[in-house]
Amino acid sequence: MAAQASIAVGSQVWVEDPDEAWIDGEVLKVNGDTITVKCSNEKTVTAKASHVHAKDPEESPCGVDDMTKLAYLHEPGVLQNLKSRYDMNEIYTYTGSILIAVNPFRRLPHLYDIQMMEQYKGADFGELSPHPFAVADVAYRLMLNEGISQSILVSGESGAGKTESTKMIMRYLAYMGGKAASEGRTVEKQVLQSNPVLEAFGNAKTVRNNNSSRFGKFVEIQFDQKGRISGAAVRTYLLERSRVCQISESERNYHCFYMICAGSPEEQEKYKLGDPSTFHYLNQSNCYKIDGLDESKEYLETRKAMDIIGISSEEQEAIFRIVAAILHLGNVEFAEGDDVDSSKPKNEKSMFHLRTAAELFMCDEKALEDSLCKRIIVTRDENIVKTLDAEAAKGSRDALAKTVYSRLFDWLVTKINNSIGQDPTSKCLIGVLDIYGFESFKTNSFEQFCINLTNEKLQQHFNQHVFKMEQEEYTKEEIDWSYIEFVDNQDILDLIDKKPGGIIALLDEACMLPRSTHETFAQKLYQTFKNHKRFVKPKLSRSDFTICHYAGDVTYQTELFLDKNKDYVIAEHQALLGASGCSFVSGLFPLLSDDSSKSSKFSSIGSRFKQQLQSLLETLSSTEPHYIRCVKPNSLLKPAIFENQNVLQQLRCGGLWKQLG
Ligand code: AD9
Ligand code: MG
Repeated sequence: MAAQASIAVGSQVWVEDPDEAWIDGEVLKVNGDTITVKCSNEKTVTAKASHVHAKDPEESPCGVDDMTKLAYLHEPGVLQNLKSRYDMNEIYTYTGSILIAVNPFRRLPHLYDIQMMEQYKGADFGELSPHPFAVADVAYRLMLNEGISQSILVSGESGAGKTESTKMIMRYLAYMGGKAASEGRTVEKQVLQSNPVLEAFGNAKTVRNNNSSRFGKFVEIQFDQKGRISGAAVRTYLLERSRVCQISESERNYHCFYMICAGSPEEQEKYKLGDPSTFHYLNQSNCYKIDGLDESKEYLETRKAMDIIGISSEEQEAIFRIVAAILHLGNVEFAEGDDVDSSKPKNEKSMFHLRTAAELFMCDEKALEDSLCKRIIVTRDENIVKTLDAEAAKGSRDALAKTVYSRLFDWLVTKINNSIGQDPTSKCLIGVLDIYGFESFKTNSFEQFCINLTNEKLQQHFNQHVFKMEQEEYTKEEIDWSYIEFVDNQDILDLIDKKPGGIIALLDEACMLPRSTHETFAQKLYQTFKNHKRFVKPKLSRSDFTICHYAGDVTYQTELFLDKNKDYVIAEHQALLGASGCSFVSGLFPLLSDDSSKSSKFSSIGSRFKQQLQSLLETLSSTEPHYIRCVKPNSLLKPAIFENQNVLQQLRCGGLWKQLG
């Protein structure tokens, strides 16, 4: 049982250590509330009794496959267990029914092959070593036997292994629900091939992960009565648009840009491409290659996956033509024009890229130039042409690139869904959620704000579920789960998304008022949440704000909040590409009928995201959830390194463990 054992002279204990987080040792002296410990690193320390934890006397060097088998369920015990298992390449460990997965950062192919899937098929949960297949198998059988929809929620920080785990789950479900040995384009093959396509367009190298998903994803796999996959739907969330135009040191743009630069010589010539380093959208960072990644091979695989999904070769041609056009667009630079506050392409080179971009978008070159350098202001009496200065034209160029790219990404998602098809008769589904974990960086903007809102919502969902489980199951088995901290985070959720009056509502309001700036928005927040205990105005700041999230405090910089929240396409861009000679391109920019454009009110990314989350949580609530918590053992992305402090921080952010004492 997880009771706190009495600590006496001579007993083996854990004490806090500045480097290792926790270190073991032997008690030398007990003096009331103060305990002196001789640590295994030969240091002698004194600590308060509440900060000293008994060490498992029968601790096995191999650890236990379920944390609930530990004699003491405390932080050092849990950490030690994960570490000793990781050292032996046992990367999976249960905590009851929750699977903890520690990223091995090395290929372990035998762990995921068909023989392995066969073994897990129908095996009792807990009978075999912890594994994502076991989680998928439980979900599959519950769905089949009880007729209840299931969901598998994969969480963890960037690079922890969420996407890899998600793919394994999908492979297992495809294996179980597939038509054995059938040929051709089966639903399950299409479902699996949606991954490489989405990754080509939605993943990029970041400092945290060489293959970082820059969008959230919920894959809903539908099954028929017999447990065969009969349809699927992919929902994606908040693709990071800014990356198309702006990348930081050591990072890259979306993979597809490098793929097209590694296409066949004919394609290179057709699209007038060359080395990635010749394109502004790619050469802002000095990073072009990823270790172990062959771009031309990836490109062919992406095309193959597109074939299987049912994206026609004409469509594929248009897709990569657009990708190339965006690269050329990025190379158009502007200089001061002939009039005051006007602009024009800087030189012959810029003219060349402008012409090429227009050719590839199949639109008029002059119209493209005008849409970048001019705005038409519609007044009651007439249309006035306003010229943009070089800086504004550059902004217009980047806005166009981002709009086209995000429309392209949305098209791919819609296409995947249409091709795979939905099964309206399906009563049962298994949803797999692969979504960004809690983020707290040096500067945090609107994206982090949305991501952390997601995590608050999922945490609440998790709390409610585990709370229910605790009552039902764990009380029965007399397992002490008191070490789990139930942070009720409803107050944080209210702060962010209450309507009216929450931060998102105030942001929308600010976006609609013509005179607001990020500073007036921040002032409004300071006023409104003066006494909110989850909201802090940082000293010495006039526009930042801090939210005390369940996983820690995060300070947000409001500078770009208003801009990033506004969801609109510049009318000139819409008109330009809507008139493209390529039906694929014009199809990305359908004309909205007058009615709908009038009735459509201001549309905000924040509010739409909030609604998407709402609907996701409704779906999740109608399912029985299973959890996989991914852990990144080190920040070097290297095998065999287990950084205690780093791992602890993640376990705490997961909201699963609290620091004892
Ligand atoms: V992000 O939030 O999308 O940036 P993820 O999705 O959590 O992140 P991902 O699944 O992409 O991380 O894993 C990162 C890398 O770790 C992978 O590219 C693999 O190289 C490595 N990895 C993760 N899980 C495994 C595994 N089970 N076996 C081998 C793994 N390698
Ligand atoms: Mg990912």
